[in-house]
Amino acid sequence: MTDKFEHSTVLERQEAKVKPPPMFQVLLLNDDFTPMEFVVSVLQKFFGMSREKSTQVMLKVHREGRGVCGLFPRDVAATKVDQVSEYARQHQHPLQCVMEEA
Ligand code: TYC
Repeated sequence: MTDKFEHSTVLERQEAKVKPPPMFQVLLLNDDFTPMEFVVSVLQKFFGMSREKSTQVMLKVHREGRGVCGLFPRDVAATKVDQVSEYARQHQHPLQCVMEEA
């Protein structure tokens, strides 16, 4: 087998086999008790959003019941859900954070 043919064989196998990893949306759910300011701080702290963007997303969740915080590979999304859930629990707020395959 020539070097050239070996090289092209490897590339073809990759094109057939490699697909992008499944991606997951991380969402916040609305509730009647968590303070708006706490939700804004969560979006800034865990999702790196500006105060303006955090406020927009918080208000969307407040009005529509749920809103997307970001799109991540499975393990990153699961870590965000755990971190936000634990942070809300520590502050005794019922804020729910969930993930959904996109
Ligand atoms: N609905 C809450 C309130 O009026 C605010 C809120 C927004 C709570 C977003 C949760 O994910 C949430 N204090």
